[in-house]
Amino acid sequence: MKLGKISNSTFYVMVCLTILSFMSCSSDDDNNGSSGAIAPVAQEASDISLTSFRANWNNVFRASEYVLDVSADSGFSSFVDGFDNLSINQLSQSVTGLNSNTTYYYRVRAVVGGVVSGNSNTISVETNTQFPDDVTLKSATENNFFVGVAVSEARTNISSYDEIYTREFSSITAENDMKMASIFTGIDNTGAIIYDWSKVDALVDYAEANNINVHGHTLIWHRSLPQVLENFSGTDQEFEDLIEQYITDVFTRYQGKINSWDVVNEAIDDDPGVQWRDTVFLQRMGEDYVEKCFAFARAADPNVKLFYNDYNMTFDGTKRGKVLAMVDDLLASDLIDGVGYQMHIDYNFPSTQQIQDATDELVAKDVLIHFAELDVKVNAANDLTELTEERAMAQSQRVQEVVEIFNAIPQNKKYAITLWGLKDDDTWLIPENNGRPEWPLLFDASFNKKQAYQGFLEGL
Ligand code: 9MR
Repeated sequence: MKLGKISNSTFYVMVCLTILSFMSCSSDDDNNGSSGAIAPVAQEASDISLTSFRANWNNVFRASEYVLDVSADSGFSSFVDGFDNLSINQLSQSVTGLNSNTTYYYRVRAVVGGVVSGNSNTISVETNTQFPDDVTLKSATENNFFVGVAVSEARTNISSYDEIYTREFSSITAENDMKMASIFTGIDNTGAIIYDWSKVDALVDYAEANNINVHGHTLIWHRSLPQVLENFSGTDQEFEDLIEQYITDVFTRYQGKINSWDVVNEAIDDDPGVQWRDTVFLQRMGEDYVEKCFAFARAADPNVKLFYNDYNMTFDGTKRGKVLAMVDDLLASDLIDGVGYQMHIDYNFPSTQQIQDATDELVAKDVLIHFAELDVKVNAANDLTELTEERAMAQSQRVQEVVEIFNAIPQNKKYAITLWGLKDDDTWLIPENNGRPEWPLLFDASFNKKQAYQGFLEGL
């Protein structure tokens, strides 16, 4: 490069940098203070998103650490939470939890031999204003794992739902339409099961037409019981035969179309001292009913991936221990392929470490892993009447952590993350909690992407 092409100021900076270790250079910024320690040169931000960016700076010879300030005003009269004099021992720092479409400023100091330098130059950075159009949940997870959503057959016929289902998701799970009480509608006078396949057929066709995976949910669940089984007047053997028939018929009808199923849901009791939840299945078929159901399923179609699905698995270590012991037993007979941890969590509970530890325990087993039924409560304490920006950010951060934990699972064990619903006002949690406001999903009531949607993408 010819000197003539370098501006005066660039030349000046180059000279300063060259003699950095020997003397101090003055500039617009208070760069070296009176201490003599050399101030770093802050570099442009990278990885800019809606809610975060990465601050970067250069190395200062013999610096033991750096100190970063981030502010929403160029005079640094106040600081972004957690970024006031933050000590860092690397040359960049991710700054998260920010507002979208906002200008931030950062500056950094070096600590050399216990002496803090003056401030570096100040870098300004503007967070993004909108979600990138060319990235979807589906495109961002392609060839990695399924990203699923709980749907209803009725909503697949509503264009605003259909548009997002097909654009964003690579897998669907029926929130209710594939439960036993929806399909098994009665028993005729010959003793044969009466079926209503209509919604399942429609969902399977929908998935096929749109190249979407179907995860079946759920064959056996005590909370979705046909009336005739609840008050069944036949013998225990007849009851068991009906269960076998049901599983076989479902698998036969949807062979090659539904490739994975939650075979049994929530069979383990919450009471630490009790193994099996007291259900009609336990009473009629005995303590090995779970194993029997998995065996019926395996025999009906050996190509279907068989899952066990349960809740509170991330923080209730005792329950998880019972479930994982059962999984070991099923694995010993090659009767199970995957485990679903239902992710009905809160923005502040359980801890990230708890989720990580619970996941690690599952990774140690030879099973596919499903983070099923994901929704993130923000109003369990009922302290909100609307979703605040701050809480939306915290929720987004939580979703990001969950996705990061899932994404770090060895590739051959990642099955899917499934959101338990599309948009906030459809959540099961509102009726469940007698109308308490809640905003647990990735889309708002008007089908707009939330910060939590962005958090999902950032977790990848
Ligand atoms: O979200 C589902 C809700 O619409 C139903 O009324 C309820 C009872 O069938 O089931 C809800 O989904 C549950 C899931 O099937 C199994 N794990 C717990 C979920 C929340 O209750």
